[in-house]
Amino acid sequence: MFENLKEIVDKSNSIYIVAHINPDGDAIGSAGALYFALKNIGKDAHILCPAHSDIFNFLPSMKFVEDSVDKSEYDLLICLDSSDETRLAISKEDYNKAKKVILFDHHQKSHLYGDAQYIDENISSTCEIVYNFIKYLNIPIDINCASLLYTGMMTDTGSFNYSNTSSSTHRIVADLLDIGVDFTNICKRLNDTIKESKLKLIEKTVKNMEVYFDGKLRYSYINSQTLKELNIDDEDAEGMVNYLRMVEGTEVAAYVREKSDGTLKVSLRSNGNVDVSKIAIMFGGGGHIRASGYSMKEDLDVEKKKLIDIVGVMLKNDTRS
Ligand SMILES: [Mn+2]
Repeated sequence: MFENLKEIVDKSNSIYIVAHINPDGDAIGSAGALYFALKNIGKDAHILCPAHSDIFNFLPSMKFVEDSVDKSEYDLLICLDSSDETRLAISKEDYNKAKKVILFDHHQKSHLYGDAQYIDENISSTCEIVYNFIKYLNIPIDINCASLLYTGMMTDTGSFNYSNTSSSTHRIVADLLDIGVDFTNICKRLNDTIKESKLKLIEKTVKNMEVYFDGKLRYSYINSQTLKELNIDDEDAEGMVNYLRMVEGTEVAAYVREKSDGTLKVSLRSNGNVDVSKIAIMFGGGGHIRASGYSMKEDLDVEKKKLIDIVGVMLKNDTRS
């Protein structure tokens, strides 16, 4: 399982850790936790995280993050929580400076990358995998590491609400609380605090909402101009799709956001009867049964119609709904 990954880590000294762009709690948490664990055994560890929402700034790893690799080569790149190497928060040039590349992830994949991988689609979060790996390496988990692991496990399970939460998730969390994680502070900051601009973004999202198939599909769109006016950057613009999904009777929620560079990012959520990872993979993205995403390749009207048609077919094929 972890054997060959451990061997690669053991042989490496200079190690960069990277997760996906627009990092969520699991990306930030797993990268930070591994950073502290590897530092604690004397490795020359670094975290790459060129852009992130400032809501994560209170976490203990954030003051150590770097934008790029300042070496001509390094032993190992550890990739986390990213179904696709093009979505890693690292330039191609810096990626190619690594002598070895390994990956830990829990997304359904259309293809693999790196020299060795550990992928478990049935596990709650990359943080849960990283916890198991740190235990396997026999590295003691300190409070910084524990807080970061908790952050990823809590955020990726929707505060332990989603079906990816298992008894082992709770057992690990119990261990993390014994180490002293201040979970009320983490939950208050990440679940129960929003900026006023975010409230205004919710308003716009609701205003732009379109409803299809008797309310089974809810769709909304935000353009980059609106995000600019509200002073919301790409990293802070996430999460709107969850409000659409929460509405009674919704099977699939789709939220399209125009990024500052003009690309159209689609977030899909399902209440469980439709596998939205299949839709995302069809369009070149990836994800989980209940949460997935991709980037639109053509213009919005064309791509939106394709999306609505496919959701319509999947809703028809779903005998449970
Ligand atoms: Mn994750």
